[in-house]
Amino acid sequence: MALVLHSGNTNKNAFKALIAAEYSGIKVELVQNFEMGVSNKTPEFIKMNPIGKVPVLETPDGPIFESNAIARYVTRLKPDNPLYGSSPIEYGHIEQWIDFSSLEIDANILKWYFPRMGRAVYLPPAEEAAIAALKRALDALNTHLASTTYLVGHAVTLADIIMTCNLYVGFNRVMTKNFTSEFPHVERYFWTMINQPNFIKIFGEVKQAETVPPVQSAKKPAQPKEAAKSKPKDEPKKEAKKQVPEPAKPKAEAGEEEEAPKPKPKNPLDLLPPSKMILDEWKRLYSNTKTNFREVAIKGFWNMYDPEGYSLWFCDYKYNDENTVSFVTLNKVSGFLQRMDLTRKYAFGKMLVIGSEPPFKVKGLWLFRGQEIPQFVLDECYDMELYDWTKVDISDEAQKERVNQMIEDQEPFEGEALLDAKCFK
Ligand SMILES: N[C@@H](CCC(=O)N[C@@H](CS)C(=O)NCC(=O)O)C(=O)O
Repeated sequence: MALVLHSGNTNKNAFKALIAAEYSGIKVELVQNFEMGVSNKTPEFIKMNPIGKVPVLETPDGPIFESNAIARYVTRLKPDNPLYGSSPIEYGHIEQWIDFSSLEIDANILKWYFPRMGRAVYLPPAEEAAIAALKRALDALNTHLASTTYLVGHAVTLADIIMTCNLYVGFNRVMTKNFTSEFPHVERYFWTMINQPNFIKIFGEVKQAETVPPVQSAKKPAQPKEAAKSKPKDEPKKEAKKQVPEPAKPKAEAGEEEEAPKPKPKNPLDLLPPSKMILDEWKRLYSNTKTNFREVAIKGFWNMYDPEGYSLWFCDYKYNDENTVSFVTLNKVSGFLQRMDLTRKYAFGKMLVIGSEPPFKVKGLWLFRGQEIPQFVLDECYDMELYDWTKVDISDEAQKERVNQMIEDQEPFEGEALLDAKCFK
């Protein structure tokens, strides 16, 4: 029988247990018809948690409150659960990162976010102190993650689940790309975790905050109901579990005035002199060539290629040592290609995951409109800085041949088997 979790369906504190449950094969279900501010104030609820906060887990042996405790309980239900590590030092490190993520990361994110939402008093020096403390914590986390994929050991643990849930509020609400780019290993870690299948099931699609929300005007007090005030624009997609009424849009939540839409500036790449190379024609040729690939597609590519209107780039992942798990490496590359969606009109790419055993190497070839890697791609896609980029010198036959081999997924590639080849088109 499923354990019942009392919470709304957008609460990152409840997500900790739900994700741990997914990893552990334990059934946990959100209670039906939960209404924040109502359901958690009934005498029955107060008996389960005297402070009247969510989440609370009902178990056959009685209720548990505090989200970290609930996630630990769910994890311990599976004997020898790898989420808990496998030695005393691993248990210690997992607890260390759980506490760090709660006390150094989550607490400071909330001290930044809540006052802006009108859920606590807004004082500029207090905000400044919270941001400084958060940066100090993220800097330490970034240093740790420079040489490791997970917080502890070589697989996801409960520490990663709790850390990612806590980072989520930061990334989703206040920590813009401009803010997080100072911490590239934290960025890579967060997006890698959030794209793991068991996280996607609970979070759905996650987007990074584009702006720090303005301080909520004092005229409009915060609404009392969690459902009405805390649902993000990119609300997790969990249709089956949807139990709260549709929320007001975040705009209403923040009490912002609607701004007149500004005309979208033209992409500078659209202002380049026209090129004889039609990218879509190349993409069609690539997709439709099923046989004789060298003769048809590769030859066709060089016939179409316009070295003035386009440039070719090799990329080489900087942290191949971290690619110790095949599916995590493949997910990382798939995530990169998803995030490159914004460049579809201006680029074509091939990404190879190389090697028959770990650590796997990730190398790629990209065709970009223009002579440089487009600035908007560098600005918008955080993965770009995880690779070394080298412009292809097409007067060098060896480099041209390497381009051909990458387009063709030639195997062996540079003497090694291919684990996978992915195409961006
Ligand atoms: N430390 C608690 C935090 C719980 C918490 O703050 N819950 C909020 C929603 S995220 C709540 O229930 N607020 C209602 C209230 O304050 O009455 C945990 O991790 O479970």
